[in-house]
Amino acid sequence: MSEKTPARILVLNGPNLNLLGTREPEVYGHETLADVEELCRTAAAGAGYEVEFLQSNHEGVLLDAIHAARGQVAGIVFNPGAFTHTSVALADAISGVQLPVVEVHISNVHRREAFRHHSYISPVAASIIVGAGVNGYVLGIQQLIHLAGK
Ligand code: CA2
Repeated sequence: MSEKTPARILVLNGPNLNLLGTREPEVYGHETLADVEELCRTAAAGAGYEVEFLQSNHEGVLLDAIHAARGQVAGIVFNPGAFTHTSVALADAISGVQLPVVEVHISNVHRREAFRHHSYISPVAASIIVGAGVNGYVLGIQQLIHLAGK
């Protein structure tokens, strides 16, 4: 028996992304996280998808959100923030739930410090979008919807 893919997408944001739009606009742009949420909801709604939007500065909260998403969403658009470069636990959680994850980075991490060039998330991500600004979240949603239709 085949299970129906839920018409719901989780957009997950890691540490310090609540500060978006308040500092470092040359790196992260002028949009706030509320603006990003609105962009995501609009992009998803056009294709009949709802968005669950969460930001946390705590690794455990992000882990719990990934676990809880299993079977509930078509996939996850995930900007893990600095946990990208440190967290084996988040990579393991993604492997464990077997959901497509699109890893998004607002900035082009490969043009920045060397420590930002390695990601623990990329090997377990379905797709990776870097350096597209906050439009990367829209591209991520489009990609997840594309994957869900396969
Ligand atoms: O480019 C991205 O989206 C990052 O995931 C952002 C993380 C950074 O650690 C990654 O290497 C790349 C940092 C998010 C912090 O966001 C701020 C936004 C405004 C002001 C201060 C921090």
